[in-house]
Amino acid sequence: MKVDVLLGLQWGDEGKGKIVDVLAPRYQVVARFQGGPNAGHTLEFDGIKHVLHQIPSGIFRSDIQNIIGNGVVLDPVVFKREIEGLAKYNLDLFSNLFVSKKASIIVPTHALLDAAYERSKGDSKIGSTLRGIGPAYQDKVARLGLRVGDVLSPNFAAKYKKLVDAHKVILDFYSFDYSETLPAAEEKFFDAIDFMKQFTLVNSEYVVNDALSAGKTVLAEGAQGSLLDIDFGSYPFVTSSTTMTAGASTGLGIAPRQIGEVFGIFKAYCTRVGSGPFPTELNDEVGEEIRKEGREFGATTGRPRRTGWLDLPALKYAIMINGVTQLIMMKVDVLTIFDNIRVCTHYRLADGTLTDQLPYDLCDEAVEPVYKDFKGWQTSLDGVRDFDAIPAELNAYVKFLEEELNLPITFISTGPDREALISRE
Ligand code: 2SA
Ligand code: MG
Repeated sequence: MKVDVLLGLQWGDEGKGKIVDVLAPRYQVVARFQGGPNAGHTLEFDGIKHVLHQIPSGIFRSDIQNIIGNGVVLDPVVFKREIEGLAKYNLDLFSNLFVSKKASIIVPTHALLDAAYERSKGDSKIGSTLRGIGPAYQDKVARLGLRVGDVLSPNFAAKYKKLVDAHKVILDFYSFDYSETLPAAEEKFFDAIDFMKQFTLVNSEYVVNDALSAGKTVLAEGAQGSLLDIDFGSYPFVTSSTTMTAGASTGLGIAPRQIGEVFGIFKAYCTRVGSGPFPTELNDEVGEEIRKEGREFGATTGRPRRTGWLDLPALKYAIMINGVTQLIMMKVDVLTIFDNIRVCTHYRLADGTLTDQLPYDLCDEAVEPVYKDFKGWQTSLDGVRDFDAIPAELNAYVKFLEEELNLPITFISTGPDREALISRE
């Protein structure tokens, strides 16, 4: 069997949570391979909205094994809170949630370091969610970090202290005061560590590979988006993990040749939360309308998201680096309000040349988006489930994108609910 990968092709918040939930009945295992509590994956069904941060989006289906893989940075306090929040749904989390012993642990000082680094950057701050993601990955790469498996060691408290003592030196260097907040945060942390010990902590690379050998179907759930990838995103305005398909391989311990379908999720427009280049950004009324209609606010921090038109050079780039095999277009209903819908097909560079490739550094290179206009459909898509029943204008828009991107768009989402979906499979 192969591992299918589902990931975001833009700057995150494409609607990955909803699609994992929709596709989940086809899978026996759903695994997160990177990121941590910076993610906010939203699922909506039976009139209830759920936001997951670290727990895989297959959790609401009782017959699915959910795995938090080794590539994840896990905050035990957020983990405990998420689990407690799920208590009312009677899910058997002790038997269908597995945590990799090789996942990295976020300690309270990681969030403080995040804040100290951001403060020191002033105007060029990343716009981090301040959940300690970057500092936790930094410690992993520096070979200093704590891993989930360490919580089972009698030396855990000593290892923790050694790490945090080093963090305090850095925080002192940045004149960042931790004396007031840290003691209470540490108490919560150790309480959460004890809580986490009740769960099944595993060598998840064996769990995933054994599942494949046994003929089980596995879905790898990406977090954030391809344009936030540490290598290929708009560096330095990126997150600290490998958000692309290759990250599923290192973040779960599966061989690249075991990757099967790659579902690329994108919104029919663009959003970005945090700083960094955004060529098609709309700092006007139209942008505001998209934000309002699409309820574009951070699912983790509540921050308003920046909005703009669909960007094909960026999308083509994401498709290329991920080896996408199927596209899934989200939030098409949001565009219903517009009589004119724009799509950026090329960038005009400073010297006047047109390109559909991303320049080395979008921050330095002033690119001007070149748009193609489409007539809006302005007809409600509520209850539309059949592609043949969609308005002609939307049909033309979809066909244009498929041609440009050279891939089929197999699902079109028309609302937040699980049911609001047009399938073209
Ligand atoms: P970090 O927290 O240090 O990894 O942030 C680095 C950059 O990555 C962006 N980032 C995100 N972008 C979109 N969605 C994310 N998740 C939340 C959501 C965000 C929220 O689902 O809405 O609630 O604000 C996410 N996580 C990280 C971040 O904005 C920085 O640009
Ligand atoms: Mg999100």
